[in-house]
Amino acid sequence: SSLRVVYAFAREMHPKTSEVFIQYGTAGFRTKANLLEHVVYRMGLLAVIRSRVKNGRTIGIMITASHNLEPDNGVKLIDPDGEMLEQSWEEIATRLANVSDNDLESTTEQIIKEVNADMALKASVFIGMDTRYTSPRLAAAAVHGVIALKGTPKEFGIVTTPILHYCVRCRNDNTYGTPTEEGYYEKIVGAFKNIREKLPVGGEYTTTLYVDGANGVGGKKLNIIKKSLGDELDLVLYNLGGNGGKLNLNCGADFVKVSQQAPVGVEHKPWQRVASLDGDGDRIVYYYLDDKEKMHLLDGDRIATLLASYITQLLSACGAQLRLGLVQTAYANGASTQYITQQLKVPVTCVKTGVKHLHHAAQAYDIGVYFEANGHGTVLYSENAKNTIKKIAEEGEVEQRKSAGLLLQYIEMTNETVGDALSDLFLVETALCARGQGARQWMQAYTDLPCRQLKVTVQDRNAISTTDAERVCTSPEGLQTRIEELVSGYSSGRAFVRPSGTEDVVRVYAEADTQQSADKLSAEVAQAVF
Ligand code: NG1
Ligand code: ZN
Repeated sequence: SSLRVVYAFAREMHPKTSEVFIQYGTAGFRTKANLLEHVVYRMGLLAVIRSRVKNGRTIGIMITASHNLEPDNGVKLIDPDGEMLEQSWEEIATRLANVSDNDLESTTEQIIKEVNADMALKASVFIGMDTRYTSPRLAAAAVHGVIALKGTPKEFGIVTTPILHYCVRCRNDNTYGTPTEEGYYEKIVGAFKNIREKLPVGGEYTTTLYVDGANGVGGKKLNIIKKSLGDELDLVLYNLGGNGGKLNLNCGADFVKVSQQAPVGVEHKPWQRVASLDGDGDRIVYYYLDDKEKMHLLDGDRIATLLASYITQLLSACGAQLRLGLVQTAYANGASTQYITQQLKVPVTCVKTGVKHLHHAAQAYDIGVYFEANGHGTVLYSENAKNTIKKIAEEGEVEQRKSAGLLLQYIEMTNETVGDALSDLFLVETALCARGQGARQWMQAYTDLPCRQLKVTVQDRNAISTTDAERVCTSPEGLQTRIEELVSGYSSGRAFVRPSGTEDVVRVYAEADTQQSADKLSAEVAQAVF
């Protein structure tokens, strides 16, 4: 084949050096960085094929391992609408990543046939990376892969994962915005400033926000944004990657959520709200320390309830009849689910872990708010919802027009392609400001049930299967009965186990009426798994 030289190049430049099987999971491929070069090269090939299957529309490749520590890295593909790679292609990606160098040529040809790609079409691939020191080398491998199949790569350098998703979407749909980092700032920050002009600061809300940047890319981008913000929001940034701060090490959204501890590297002041981002800027949680230095966490569930209730308030003020719903996973705190359904009277869907599942379920509503408890989430608006709100903004009564106008800016500020820490930060700050609330008032909506998450290392994590959005365990036999027995010994007890999609571990989750009980229940369930 005319492509023979391509595969010879691959063997030489990006050889497969490891026999370890690697799988395209919920977060793409993720493992030790030194095992990934051939995988990323091959994803360059696959992105070109995918672009051609999509008629030449742009595909994205993001190099990141998100909240993992520095030695890891990863790669994931972004589909033309800025969404995660279509599920049926995950198996194709896995196949291509694992073939030997000798079989790379025939497997690629086979995939091209299978997916019916017209290799004469143009192909466009956007490539971004996080701040890991292994990322530039991997991004170069992706570029080589794209060029090998005569696609056109465009490198975005160091960007947050959501900025790349946004750029891919814009490149394929110019009504969404300008496909550049600057275009992203103009859209999101521009909408924030427009809203703030109309919303007076009052009540308990203060404009100072501390941020834990996880020593990753999100903080760096906020540092750029900070300069364009006036007195609407005073960002005080920590963990920007200097001063020997290590990526995600004892800091960042995942550390704060899972350990329920404040991150290192942040100077705390009692009651001051802090936003903690993850390493690639797609997750955010808030917290504050009280005057006894006890931490109070405002996680993804809490953000979801704030956004859902603020949007509901705007909807009723503009008299729009739209169906708003919320999507969670089994990790959502039971107290949040109860508050949402019983107080806010908003319907809740529970789905399997993994953003793609949440995203799809959210599309079933006119307005779908989705969040994982760990702080990954966003809001989706249907065309019908957007048109309805637009119409009210143009033709409604004075007060209705005002609220609809605000809501349109709120939509503009939302990154609808994927959960986005920066966009979410502005959504939260706007909702708090509009309600005159500080973090303490926000916290008063409901009280979280104490919970604990554990990891257990087992021989074969896939021996565990689950059903009912991962809340019930179907194998190994007897495990579910045992879990139920254990749970029945606690008041407000709930527990489940599932194999992780990103690490070789089984995750255990438990909640109960006291922290001591939640800790004990999780330990007992972990024992039952082992
Ligand atoms: P796994 O490792 O499958 O639990 C974790 C998160 C997911 C999701 C992915 C992708 C938890 C319990 N799990 O998945 O929610 O964010 O990583 O990054 O937080
Ligand atoms: Zn992330």
